[in-house]
Amino acid sequence: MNKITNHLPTADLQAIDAAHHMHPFSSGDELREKGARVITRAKGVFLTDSDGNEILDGMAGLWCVNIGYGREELADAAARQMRELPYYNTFFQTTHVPAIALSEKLASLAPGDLNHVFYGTSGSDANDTNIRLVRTFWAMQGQPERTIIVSRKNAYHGSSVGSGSLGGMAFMHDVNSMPIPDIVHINQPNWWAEGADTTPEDFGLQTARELEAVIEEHGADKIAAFIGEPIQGAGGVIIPPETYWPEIQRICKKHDILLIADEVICGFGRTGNWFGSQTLGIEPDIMTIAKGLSSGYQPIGAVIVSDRIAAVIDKADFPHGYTYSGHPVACAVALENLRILEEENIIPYVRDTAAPAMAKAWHSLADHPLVGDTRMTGLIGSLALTPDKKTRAKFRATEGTVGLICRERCFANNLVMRHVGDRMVVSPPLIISESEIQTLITRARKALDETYDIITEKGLLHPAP
Ligand code: PXG
Repeated sequence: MNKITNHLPTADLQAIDAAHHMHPFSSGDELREKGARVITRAKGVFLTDSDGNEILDGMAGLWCVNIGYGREELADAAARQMRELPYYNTFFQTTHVPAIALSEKLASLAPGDLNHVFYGTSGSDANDTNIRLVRTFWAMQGQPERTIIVSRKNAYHGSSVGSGSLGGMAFMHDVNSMPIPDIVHINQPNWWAEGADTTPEDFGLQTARELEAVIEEHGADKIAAFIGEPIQGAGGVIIPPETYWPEIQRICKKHDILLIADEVICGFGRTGNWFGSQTLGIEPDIMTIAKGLSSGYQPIGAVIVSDRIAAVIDKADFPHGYTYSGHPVACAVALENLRILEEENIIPYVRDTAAPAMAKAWHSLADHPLVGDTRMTGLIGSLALTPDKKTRAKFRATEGTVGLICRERCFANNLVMRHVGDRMVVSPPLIISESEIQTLITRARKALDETYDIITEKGLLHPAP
């Protein structure tokens, strides 16, 4: 048997990794110099690395391990399914029980008339599906010109050419072919960084109404859809002002523009409801799902569409799909994950217990001299670091310098907390206990204290001019 385990000293593993493994969003040279952290095991909310450190995973992997690590039931579901039917496809008029059962379950969980599921293996390919799906939807109704999809700057919708084009991260567009045609990005509702002297409420309306400006410029008959994460995750956990989504919803309804809620991070309990759309008051026509759908135990993603959209798409062959669309093992594992989320009342636990405890503890960090803003909805939150809380100033250093120092201090204190620029973000497994929340906060505060000392010493604790 090919037993892949912690069979070599850490330094050797790191050297082989750096020699042969190309990592996403990482510099190979830096990995060669510093070595990657080798994670060997995990249980609950804790990771173990190859040196035996126990690290509290404040990011649930990459915002996905919602039920926590080490659930035997999911391993059993995968093994059972592999023995019975490890693979069959869902092309050419075939199907199988795991895809049937998961589709029925998702239709029952999804809000409104979102009753039809198209599978892939990730959030990226699901959003690629969305691009073709909404354009096909309009073309099949005699409106082939209706192709533009409106998104937001600093949105994250994936890393493929299509989904990366939907995303609004400029550094991901640094090749000539991206964004692909007919994607328009409007400003994000990031009041803290971009709201200047407006109130959050006014800023929410102002940024939402940029959608109306795009409609005026191009004509509603050219606009296929609007896509947004209920709460932007990878962009820094930007929780929009309360005025934002109702206004987007109103504009989409008025002009019959399809609304796609990208629930890849917000779905499956993260915000204290099954979907972020329910927490933020959005009624989408399409939802993108992935990550928490299987708690990351298997790669699976999907889009769930309304009766209206399915009725149109169903009229012809939709020329789209992946070998692993509706993979039986991934579907079986996702079903078991949903059973655990439901039967163990994990979402009510988030809403009634973990989220209030986390919010209280998180907001207690507001007294730290570096922390200018504390945000938490459900179990997804962020801290904005600043040298001047009153003016919400940036540091006199390249954006992200202080955030990176803070992330490294978190690591050094056995806490995984990500940085996005100079915002720190958290999104722990939903099963985190109240005492583990206290551990997370204690480690975060220590990391902030150490960051403060380091940047003071380096002369970075000054507002940018
Ligand atoms: N939509 C959203 C909202 C996401 O957050 C994707 C789509 C793409 O999913 P896949 O499964 O193709 O990765 C994502 C993924 C980060 C980070 O560093 C965030 C994601 C992925 C990797 C890193 O915050 N989000």
